[in-house]
Amino acid sequence: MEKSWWKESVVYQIYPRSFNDSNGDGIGDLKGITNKLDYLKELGIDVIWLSPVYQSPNDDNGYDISDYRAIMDEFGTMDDFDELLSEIHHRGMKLMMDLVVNHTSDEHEWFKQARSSKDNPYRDYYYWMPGENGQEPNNWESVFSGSAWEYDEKTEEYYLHLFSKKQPDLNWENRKVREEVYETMKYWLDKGIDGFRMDVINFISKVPGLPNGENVQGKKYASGANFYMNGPKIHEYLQEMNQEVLSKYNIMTVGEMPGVDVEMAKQYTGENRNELNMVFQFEHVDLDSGPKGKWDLKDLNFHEFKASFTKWQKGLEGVGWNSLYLNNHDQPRMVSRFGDDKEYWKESAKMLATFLHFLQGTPYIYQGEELGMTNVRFDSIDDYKDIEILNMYKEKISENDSNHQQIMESIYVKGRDNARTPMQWNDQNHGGFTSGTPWITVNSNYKEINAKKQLTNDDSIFHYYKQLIQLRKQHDIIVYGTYDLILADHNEIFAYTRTLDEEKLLIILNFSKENCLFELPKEIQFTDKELLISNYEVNSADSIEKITLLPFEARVYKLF
Ligand code: TEU
Ligand code: CA
Repeated sequence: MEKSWWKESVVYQIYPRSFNDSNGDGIGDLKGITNKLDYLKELGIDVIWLSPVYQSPNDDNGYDISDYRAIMDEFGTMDDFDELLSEIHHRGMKLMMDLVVNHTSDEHEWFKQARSSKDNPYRDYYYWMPGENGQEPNNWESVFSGSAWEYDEKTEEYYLHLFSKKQPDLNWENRKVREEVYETMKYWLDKGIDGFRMDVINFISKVPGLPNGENVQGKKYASGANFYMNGPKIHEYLQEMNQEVLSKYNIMTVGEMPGVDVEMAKQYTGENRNELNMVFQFEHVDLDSGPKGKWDLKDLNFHEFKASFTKWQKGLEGVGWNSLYLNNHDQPRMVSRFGDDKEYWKESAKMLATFLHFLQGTPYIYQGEELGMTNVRFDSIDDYKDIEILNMYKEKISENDSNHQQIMESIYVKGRDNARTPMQWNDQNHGGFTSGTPWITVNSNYKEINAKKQLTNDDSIFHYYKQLIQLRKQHDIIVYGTYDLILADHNEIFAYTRTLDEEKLLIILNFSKENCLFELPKEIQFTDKELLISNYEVNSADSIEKITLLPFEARVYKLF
């Protein structure tokens, strides 16, 4: 397998709006990030992924971009950006930017032009269609509820928006659109940034004619996913982008790809395919959703969870590369979702971190994860800011689909704002995030969970992450070793090995709050062992043939 810096790196995701506010307006900003770079250096991360900081009316917190070459006013200026980039590089870290080019904002100049008349040269930058018998052109549903089409009075046609109506989809069939995107990418790469995370990049090729999705009884709109995810020209576009832009720089790329399976991921990330380095797949974060989608709550089946990770680990082995994440700005907090954010908060946060950092792939830490930040429960819907939550709430209430309390329960479990409450820096007002009033309320547990408290405590979650990252720098096997599941049928334990030449790692994880018995499979033989890390105190000389694991216990051994 080829060695690469982006395989050896640990990435830290910053959601700028909620990271650190430097001027008291309640909104995180670029200077706020620059002020915290030493904190990230202390943690040991290699690459920062910055969620969008471009000019935006913020219908979807920056994922609706009105100017790709300008900085959002609330976040600062281009000078602030240049300073941030140089301070990152100065500390030996790298910067990966978000690239959101499936859609623009409706306030982008291209769209303003496009909607002004049917023969405007920018018209074809987007998808426009006349209605069908006074109805939308097709039955596709928007990811953010309602139709994926919006009627525009001026020219009496509809435009496509897979997300909010302020996020019109770009028409990648149009060569000019692709060229504009490539030029924008070069503009940022020539400034010296080190990579792109590409937003819903597998949505950019739509099946011609935009056929109707299959109707589901009782639902007004249908999913068009089969006609816009992984569409007919997706590989052609990515290979073109690679040839024209990516291949000319030493950078890392990760494509965010809902609905991608292992076979497709091999194509997107295959080392000889010249597309992307890795993808964010969604299989493991869809396991706790029922047939009606993300708000249709379902208990996680632990066997499915193990099988899913194993499928991806073995599937991309030697062919492509995995990206490893358990949460981000779109997902609930991982300790609340997969661990126990009450009784075994610290233990389970560390166990999950061990799990992720010892898989093969590039690990992504989402801001606050290194502190074990948890989900939030606001009583009032008015405290929620996310457009996905708010649209869904309105729709369900107006359609009498569920009552207020049922909807709130699903938001507590799955809502994106769980991840978007401000970083908890200390036990001062608003967790030290701002001296003003934060744009979204801080989680009320900031006095117990905050960075200041954990920096000075060797047993903290923060220090555990730091240790995990250091181990990655010391042992090649953590990056390059082959994954194999052991004790596949166990109901509580997730255990696996990593193998590289003569070396072996043994990772033992209890995913439950009960004690349980680990029995080492006979095939695993060794003469000596070394404990690399654990989340409880362990006597490293103790035998490992049979271990009674404590709740959420995690241990990693190196076997010789
Ligand atoms: O998300 C794409 C996406 O389809 C989902 O993750 C979505 O956010 C939602 O949670 C599904 O339930 C990307 C960005 O990460 C997200 O923040 C943006 O809102 C979205 O694209 C549109 O740009
Ligand atoms: Ca600010």
